[in-house]
Amino acid sequence: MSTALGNHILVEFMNCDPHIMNDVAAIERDMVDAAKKAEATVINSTFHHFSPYGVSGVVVIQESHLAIHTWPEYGYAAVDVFTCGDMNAWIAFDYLKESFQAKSYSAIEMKRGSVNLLTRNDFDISTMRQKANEWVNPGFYTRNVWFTDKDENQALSLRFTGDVFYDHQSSFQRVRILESYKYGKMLALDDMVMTTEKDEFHYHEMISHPAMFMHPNPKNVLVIGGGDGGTIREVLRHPGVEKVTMVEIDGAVIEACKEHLPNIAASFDDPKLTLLVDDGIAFAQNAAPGTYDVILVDGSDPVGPAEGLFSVSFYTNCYNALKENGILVAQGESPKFNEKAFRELNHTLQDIFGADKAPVSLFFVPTYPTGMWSFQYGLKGNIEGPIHQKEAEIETFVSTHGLRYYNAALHNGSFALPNFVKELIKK
Ligand code: SPD
Repeated sequence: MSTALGNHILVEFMNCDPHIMNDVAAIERDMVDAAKKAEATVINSTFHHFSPYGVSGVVVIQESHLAIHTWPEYGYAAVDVFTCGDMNAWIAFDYLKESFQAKSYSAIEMKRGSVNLLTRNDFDISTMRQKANEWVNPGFYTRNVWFTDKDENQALSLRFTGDVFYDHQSSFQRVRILESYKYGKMLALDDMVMTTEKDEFHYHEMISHPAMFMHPNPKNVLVIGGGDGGTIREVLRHPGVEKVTMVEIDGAVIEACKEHLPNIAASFDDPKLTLLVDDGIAFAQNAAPGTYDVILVDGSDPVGPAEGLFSVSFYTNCYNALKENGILVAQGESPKFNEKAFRELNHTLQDIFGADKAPVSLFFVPTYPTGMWSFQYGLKGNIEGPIHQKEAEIETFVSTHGLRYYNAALHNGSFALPNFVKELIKK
């Protein structure tokens, strides 16, 4: 006969994978699975992701509990496994050690509720149950899971349902489709929000239509990146377009979006599209000079596979690949979140296209950090700046296609810059 009511192990998992330590959905799954492996009966679990990072959670089991607090910045998890009966807490320990990829660990084991120190009460169990029935659960959230897109000083967090529709580590990045409460399903690359069902139109209409209307007759368009398909969907609305070539480096992004974001990935079957799963940087390097009317660079942020999309050589190659009169538009980062990348990109474009040929348009994306985002232009040859004479044409196009962001006033207005932004890009 056991001399204690329970067994409690207090565990230090150290040098764990920091990404796992910040992944609330994975931690919840692993903790629940650890309980099940140890043959516990799981009653409930509640997990919370802290902003900008860290996870806490508890799995309540019929045999007591498993609890965790993580510090991703130290690759550290403090875990405790409290069991009673025949449950073996060390099975859960072994499972979590593997799941968290802990390179070092320690544990202490304590017997809880030594029967030699306790006196058993006799009580009227029916009275206890009546009291319990008087208490009503106020409906606390048991799942409070947040996705955070951040740098070391700022973040944008979206609460998501915890459901993960797609999660794949490709050769380039971690590709995920998650579901947020406010913005619907979203594509995340590594830990950055790329697009969401409810605000994708802000970005995709604004990367495409100003340039397509600024150019007198855009027929041949190149899209670099843009694997979710939103940019080609917008470009292909223009009836004069004869050919669109899209070069996306990561086939997993296309696959994930076709399956889970079909309204964004809506135009992959268009006969005018040539889709290449290839390196856009190498493609631009090898492109025949004077080929494209419009080049749209729908890349990710300047980390990982998209880093080269912010280089002088890449934009020089794009300049050469444009026809004599052509327009380049690049995802330009945020003047409030990535000031350095924003400024450097503009200076690169000014150097290549000319100081008065590198306008910037600003627009709002609520799901990107700070919400304030930009597209940066390079105007080659005799392409005029943003001011247009096409108000009626644009408004007809807007209503024909039910556009929800772009319109004739914004076509000009988005190029009006606040003074601090003008200052930021002044050379
Ligand atoms: N921080 C987000 C930058 C987004 C870049 N691309 C978004 C892809 C949408 N097609």
